[in-house]
Amino acid sequence: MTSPALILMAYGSPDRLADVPDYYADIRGGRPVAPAHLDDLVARYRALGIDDSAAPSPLNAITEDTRGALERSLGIPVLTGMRHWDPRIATAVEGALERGHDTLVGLVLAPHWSSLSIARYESLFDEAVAGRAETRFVREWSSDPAFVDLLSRRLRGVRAAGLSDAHVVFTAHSLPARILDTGDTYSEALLETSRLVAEAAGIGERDWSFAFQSESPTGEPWLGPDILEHLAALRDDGVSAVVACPVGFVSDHLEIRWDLDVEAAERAREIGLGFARIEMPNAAPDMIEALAGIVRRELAAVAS
Ligand code: FEC
Repeated sequence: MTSPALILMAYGSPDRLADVPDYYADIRGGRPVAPAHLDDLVARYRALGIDDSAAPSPLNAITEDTRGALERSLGIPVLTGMRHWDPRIATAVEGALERGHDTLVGLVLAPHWSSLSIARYESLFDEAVAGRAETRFVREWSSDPAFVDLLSRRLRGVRAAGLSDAHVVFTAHSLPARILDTGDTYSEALLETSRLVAEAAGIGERDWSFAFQSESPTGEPWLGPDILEHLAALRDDGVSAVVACPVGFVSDHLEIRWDLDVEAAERAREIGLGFARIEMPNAAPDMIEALAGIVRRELAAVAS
């Protein structure tokens, strides 16, 4: 008889504005942080409009809501492990093992596999378990029908609210372009999710496109086009309004609240383009059911 637990993994976010330097250092993984880049990051978190003692991003709270809702839906313990903040993935795994769970399912709150993204979570998960339990790690859930369905519903909702002719731009976090040299499937999977969501929402091939967002200043080429340049190109092609549909993120956080809601929205305004975005799935009931469905399939595979 197995005793399963779910390790729910997320990017993680600083708890306080004062945590931002340590958080950024963690993301850089020992590589130096340019003081100007740190100042810029602190300014972006501050601009989200939160005072110094509160969490600068809603991400950790949304992750906790998701954890609690999944635990109720699945009826098994769900422990959160973060890639760049506390509680760490190793802490969550240790907690599950201490409670005697012998089967650990690993699920990341990001749908698309990449060697620089999900693969890193998987290594942290595997290193932490170190063979002490049976594991099932969900590598990718980017084409999950329930996920596609919930995004298409949100997209139809925004377009029905007065933006029926808007061009849809699907987005995801950019990554260094060097991933293409190793046959990484990130870009293809993102395009496939976009195609499936567009099809489910009844959006014609000419009425949608894809752009990356949130490139970091690391001094190397990143995957493009970047959404800010893409908006200008769309305007030059005669598009008058855009709905952004992030498919590579599932929660409200800095990359949504700043990069899209402030930066991209401002750029659109400057060039005379209408701009809106879908509501993020966060811990909404349809998102919880989609995630629970993915985990239930893993649990069924363990039991069979
Ligand atoms: O709201 C918050 O507090 C946290 C928002 C946040 C999420 C997120 C998701 C992803 N990232 C991915 C890749 C990279 C790569 C680098 C990188 C850098 C940053 C920085 C911040 C940051 N990321 Fe992030 N990411 C979030 C936040 N990310 C802050 C550092 C400053 C900046 O660039 O703004 C570059 C690292 C380096 O310097 O070498 C690469 C990917 C995702 C989506 C998948 C996932 O959630 O794991 C991919 C949320």
